[in-house]
Amino acid sequence: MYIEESSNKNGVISLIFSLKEEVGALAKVLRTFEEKDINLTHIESRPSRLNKDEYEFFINLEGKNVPALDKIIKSLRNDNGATVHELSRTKKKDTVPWFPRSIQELDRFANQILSYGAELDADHPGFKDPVYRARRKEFADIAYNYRHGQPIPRVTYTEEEKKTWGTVFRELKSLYPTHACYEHNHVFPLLEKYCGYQEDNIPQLEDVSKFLQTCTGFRLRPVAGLLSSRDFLAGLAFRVFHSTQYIRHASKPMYTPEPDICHELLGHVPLFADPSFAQFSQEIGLASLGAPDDFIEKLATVYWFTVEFGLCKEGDSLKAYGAGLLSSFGELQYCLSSKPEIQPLVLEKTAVQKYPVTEFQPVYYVAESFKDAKQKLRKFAQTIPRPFSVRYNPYTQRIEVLDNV
Ligand code: HBI
Ligand code: NLE
Ligand code: FE
Repeated sequence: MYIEESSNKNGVISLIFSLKEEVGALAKVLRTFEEKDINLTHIESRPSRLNKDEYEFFINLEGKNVPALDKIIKSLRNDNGATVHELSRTKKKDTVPWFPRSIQELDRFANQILSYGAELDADHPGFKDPVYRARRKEFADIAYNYRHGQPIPRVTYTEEEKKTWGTVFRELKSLYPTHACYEHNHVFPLLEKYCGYQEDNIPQLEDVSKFLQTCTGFRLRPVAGLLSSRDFLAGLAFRVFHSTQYIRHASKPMYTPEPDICHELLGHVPLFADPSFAQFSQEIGLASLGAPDDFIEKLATVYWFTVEFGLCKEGDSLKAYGAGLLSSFGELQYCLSSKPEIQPLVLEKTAVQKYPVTEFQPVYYVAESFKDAKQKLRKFAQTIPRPFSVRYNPYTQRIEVLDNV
């Protein structure tokens, strides 16, 4: 059983707890609230995603009798003999969210994957394909077991997987000279020469990670699926990029909403080899460490409209540098057509722009240059309310925290 709780300003306390599915389990718990005279104002249930034989209950209650509530939570824990996580209610308002201080601590993110991870969502093209699902689990296991410092396990890709890669690689390669930014086109031949970027070969993360380390100190670590924005951005502070290793479903090569090896290798990797872009990416990561939730959301949005879907100026023309564009031969053509709306990068505006995650973007933001984007980001980061500043020490691979008091 686990319990999650939070309270809002009106003194309403919310709890989530899970119970084994058995007759009367919920009634028993509800009785304890009644006994302590605690008024429940809302209740919802759902099957647990973590434990198939459990149900989760979400309840709101009036937070007038806090000591009695503490007793109930205690007895729920003890009577069920299980670990219970208590979250926001007991947190002080201005505590700083936890963040990793050393590169090894990134190991803690390994099993904190959001929806698309080991379990595919129902509308995913791979959902009904048992072979694809089993394959995804193999990749998830590599990532779960990975620890910082180990070489990234090599994968033998199947013929079908190589065919998907081949299609994506060939189509994109024909678009890059006209659609991709200078930096991407500059690095791409090096990846062909040193990392096995070829139509008939899916490069290995380990080889690519080594290459990036020689360029900018960026490294890859395998990840099973989507991390929370907070965790994902924290990796960038250490110049660590969490990379998926599986490939998109063969039925939809030209666009997928979730990251896959094509997206990481063709979209992200070439730019992480560029010093100025690498620094920009790291600074988003540094700005995120210990930031409040609403700023994490803003930084994630800035990341989205720059690193993922950014356009930049090159002389009189526009080029793509965002990885989500450089890995989708559907969207790469669309983004430079006359269909989408184009806006200059203004972080106060960009950071609050709403965006869809499963279709082409309706709006793109244009950066003058990576240097300019970095300066804007620095200014924006100064508006983050944080009682300390951080800097990365590359010799120790640790974050140094400097108190601002
Ligand atoms: N997790 N593994 C992974 N890969 C991403 O590209 C990624 C993520 N989590 C969040 C995220 N991207 C972005 O949407 C931003 O929120 C940072
Ligand atoms: N839409 C991109 C692609 O098809 O490669 C992936 C985007 C991941 C955020
Ligand atoms: Fe990405």
